[in-house]
Amino acid sequence: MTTVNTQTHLNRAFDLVIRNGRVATATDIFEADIGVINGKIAAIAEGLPVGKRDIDACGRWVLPGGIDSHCHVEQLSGMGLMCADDFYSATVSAAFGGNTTIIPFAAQHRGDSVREVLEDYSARAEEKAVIDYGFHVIVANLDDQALKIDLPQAIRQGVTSIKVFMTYERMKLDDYQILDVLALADREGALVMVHAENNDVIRWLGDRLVERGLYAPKYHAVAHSGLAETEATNRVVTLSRILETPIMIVHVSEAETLDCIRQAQQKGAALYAETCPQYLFLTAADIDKPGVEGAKFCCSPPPRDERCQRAMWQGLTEGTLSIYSSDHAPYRWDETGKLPKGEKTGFREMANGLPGIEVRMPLLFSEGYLKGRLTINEFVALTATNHARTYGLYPRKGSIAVGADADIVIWDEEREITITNDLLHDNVDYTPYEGMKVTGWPDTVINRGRIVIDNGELKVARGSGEFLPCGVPEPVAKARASRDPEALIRKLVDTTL
Ligand code: DUC
Ligand code: ZN
Ligand code: ZN
Repeated sequence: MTTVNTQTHLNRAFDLVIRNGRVATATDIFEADIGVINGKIAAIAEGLPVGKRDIDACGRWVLPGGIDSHCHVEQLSGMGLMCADDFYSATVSAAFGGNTTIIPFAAQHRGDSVREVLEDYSARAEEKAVIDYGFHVIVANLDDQALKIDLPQAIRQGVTSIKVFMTYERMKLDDYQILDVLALADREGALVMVHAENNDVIRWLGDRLVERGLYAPKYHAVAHSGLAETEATNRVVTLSRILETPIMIVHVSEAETLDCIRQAQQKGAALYAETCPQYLFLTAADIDKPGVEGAKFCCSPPPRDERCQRAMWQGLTEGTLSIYSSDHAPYRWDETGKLPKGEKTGFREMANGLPGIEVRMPLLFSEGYLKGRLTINEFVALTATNHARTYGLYPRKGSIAVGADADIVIWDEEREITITNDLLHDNVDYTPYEGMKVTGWPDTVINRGRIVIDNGELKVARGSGEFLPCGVPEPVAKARASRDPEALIRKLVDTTL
C-alpha cells in the first residue's frame, strides 16, 4: 500500500467510504478501505469508520478513474466535419465506460485565433461536461499572434499540450512550422503531440486510386499507407531530436512505425507514443466490407493487419507505447458524417474517425488484463496514470493516494457483456465493436467523490464536471532538467555557422 493516513481524520466523518475493495494502482495491489472528504482521498486503511455513505466493494477491483487523453468532442475535424458528440453526450458516455477525466482538443483552423478557440471550447464544456476535463490545443494557423502571444498564454492557463498535423490540407504544418512549435513548447513548458502521416504520399496514392475508379472504403487504407505513417514519424522524431524536445506520437498503427519509435527511444530520444483500441481490435479486413459498410471502420491512420495488431500489443507490454486512448472521433452513419453522398460516398469523402470512448477501458480490461497480456497495474498505468503524468495532471489525477482527487472506479470483473450500440451512451448510431464479447465492466464511477454512475444510472448534472488546468507535462519537465533550451539553440546555431 502506498499511503495510509487515518489519524488526521479520525474525528471527522468521511463523506464516502469505499470498503473492502481490492485496490490497484500503477505499482501496487492491496486490500483497504478508502475514505473521502471534500472530493479528495483522505485516508486509505483497513477498518475505516462508517462514512456518510458507504459502498461495499468486497471482491471487486477498485481502480483509479480512467483518463482518456485523446478524444474529439464537439470539434470540427481536419476535413471540416462536426463530430456527433457534444460535451454532454461524450462525457456521459466516457463516464459509463469508467472514465473520470477526458482531455479533448480545442481545434484551431486556418484563420482562427487560438485565444478565441479556447474560450469557445471552454464555454461549451463548462455548460455540459459531467466529468472533469482538460484541453489540448490543435494549431493550424501558426501566425505571430499564435506563436508569440496566444500559445504562451494558453500554456500559462493550463493548456500544456499542443497537437500538430503533418497531413490534411486544412491543418498540416510544414517542417519549419513544426520546429517553431517544438521550440515554443520547449521554452514555455508544453508537450507536442503529432499526427504523423505523409500528406503527399496519401494524396498521390489517393489520386492514382481515383484515376482507376476505385472509391470503396477499403481504398482509404490503401491511400493511408503504413509507410506514409512511418516516414512522417521518422521525420518528426528527427526534428524533435535536433531540438532535443520531447514529442508524443499519437495513434500509432503500423509495426514499422513502432520499430522506428523503439529505435529512437533506445538512442535516448525523449519520445512517447500512443495507440488506440482500433489498432488492437480491428484490422483493414473490417474496412473491406460490402458496399459502404466499411466506412464504419475508417479512421486515420486506418486499422492495419494482424501483424501490426500484434506489434501494438507488444508495444504496450514492453512500454514503447505508454498511452492507450480511445481517439473517440464520433461521426454518424448518415450524411452528417460517414455518408455525405449516401451509398455513393467515396473513401475521400467520408468522415475519418471511430467512436470508442465508452468501450476503450472494458476492451482492454477484458482482452488485456483478463486474458493475461497485461497485469492489473499495467492496465491502470495505460488507462489512467500515464495519462496524468504525461499531460501534467499527476498527482491530482491518475492514482489512488491520499491527497489525490477521489476519482475511483469499482469494476465487476465477472460481468459478461456483448457490445451493442444500444448499450452505449454516445450520440453515434453504430459501434465498430458490435457483437464483441467482453468480460468485466465498470459498476460504480466516482469523480471527486461524486457518484457519477451507480447501478447503470447517471447521477450527476450537466455542467458538473470541472476544468483541469494542466501543469508542466512530465516528459517536458524531465527534458528540461537535463538542459537549457536557449543554450541548445545557441549551440545549434553556433555549430552551423
Ligand atoms: N486524427 C485523429 O487524431 N483522430 C481522428 C482522425 C484524425 O485524423
Ligand atoms: Zn490525428
Ligand atoms: Zn484523434
